[in-house]
Amino acid sequence: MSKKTPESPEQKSTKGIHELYAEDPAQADRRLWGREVDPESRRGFLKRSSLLAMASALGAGAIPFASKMPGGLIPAALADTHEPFMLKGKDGLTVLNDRPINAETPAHLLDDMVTPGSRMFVRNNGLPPEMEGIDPESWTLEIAGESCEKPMTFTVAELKKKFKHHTYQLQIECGGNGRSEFVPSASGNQWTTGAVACPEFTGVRVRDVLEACGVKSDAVYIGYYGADQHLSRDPSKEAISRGVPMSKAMEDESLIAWAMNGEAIPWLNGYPLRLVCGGWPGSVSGKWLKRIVIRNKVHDGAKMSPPSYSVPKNPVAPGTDVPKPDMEIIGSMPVKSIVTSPKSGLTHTMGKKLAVRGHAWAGDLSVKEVYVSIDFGATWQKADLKKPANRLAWQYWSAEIEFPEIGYYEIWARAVDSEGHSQPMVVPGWNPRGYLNNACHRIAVQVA
Ligand SMILES: Nc1nc2c(c(=O)[nH]1)N[C@H]1C(S)=C(S)[C@@H](COP(=O)(O)O)O[C@H]1N2
Ligand SMILES: [Mo]
Repeated sequence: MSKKTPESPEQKSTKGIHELYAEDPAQADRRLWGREVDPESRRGFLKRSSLLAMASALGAGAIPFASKMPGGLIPAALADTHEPFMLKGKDGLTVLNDRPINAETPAHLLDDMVTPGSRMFVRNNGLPPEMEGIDPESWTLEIAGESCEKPMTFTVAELKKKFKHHTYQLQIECGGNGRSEFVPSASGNQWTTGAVACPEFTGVRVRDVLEACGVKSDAVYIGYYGADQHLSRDPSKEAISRGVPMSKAMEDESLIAWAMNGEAIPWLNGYPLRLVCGGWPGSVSGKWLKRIVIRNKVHDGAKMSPPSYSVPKNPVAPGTDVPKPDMEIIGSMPVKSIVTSPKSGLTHTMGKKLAVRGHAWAGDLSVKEVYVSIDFGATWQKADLKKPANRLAWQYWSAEIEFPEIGYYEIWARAVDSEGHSQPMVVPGWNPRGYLNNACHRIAVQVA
């Protein structure tokens, strides 16, 4: 008989994990998920039944490969539920995908001028580092690359001490926001309108840190590396490693941030350190930031080359198979707006004015005008538009609407940027990966 190796309780039992750890549900969560689960979210996807239900939902047996389950993975047995489940630290988000985690914010929950952490969308390409394993005290950021004169490594405390702090409200929108509206459909997360947010970030300027490390004259690009893992857990692969041209990296508003809305950055949004380059596809704003490289060529990290975050150089017919050399990397995002109040589907009393409001943004540019229409774009009424809190923040707009008679209406909002480009009323240029849909947002109103 072979010598027995020590067993963990779940290896020798046929009971479910939460049954075994009935005294200590948090320990059960660590075994099951690799981390603790917010009791609210557990309740959410367990249809309000007891903890034992989780074990029975998983078949009541052991999980032989529990130690290999990626942290944050929702077991398929539980992910199948039709009950919405919640993400730790998030409130009311729609989960599109659980592996990796991707969740968007319904438009009416983006009503705040400054997006709270609980309402910021989540776009993960890989597996985030375990929250328990992150020590902000020992976290380091390395600056290197062939166009860096003196590569250096900083702790977060050193970044805070050595460089001037800056706070900006910065708009981040996933390049694929609105993808669900393309026909034929494009593969990828089927975002509707909620992969956008505009929180306030505090950190140091990328420029100040890079200059302290010496930028060689041949520098053309920066690239970031984060602490998340590739979905395959293959350490030689990056989940994502993108970047921006030097001109964008050196802007005043490009930050290496440790705070969001005056607090630590939420775990799923990049705690404890992230890059923020507002106005460009969200994918350039690296989360769980560990390293920035100064490059003498366009950064060649994961998801940097076509077809990722790239669109055809010239318009193509929907469904066209576009060769990679005919595509270019997306830079500044196009002008766009959302209606955040009222919530779509409202019944409004005839004879009363309806207050509508929302936000508008325009990549590196600013928004010049916002218009609303209640007749499917035949006529437009100018909305009141506020200046942004700073460059690259979204702008607040509002309008009062009167309806001529009872019945069904749609309110459409349309923004125009500082160079005169307007949002299109219908879905713009189809592209293979479904990026840059900036069509007008619309909500439904019944007037009775
Ligand atoms: N390290 C790392 N950074 C990342 C990502 C990622 O998966 N890993 N996703 C990118 C993408 S595609 C987007 S749209 C934004 C989303 O930021 P959020 O999840 O904080 O909303 O983060 C970007 N930064
Ligand atoms: Mo993204």
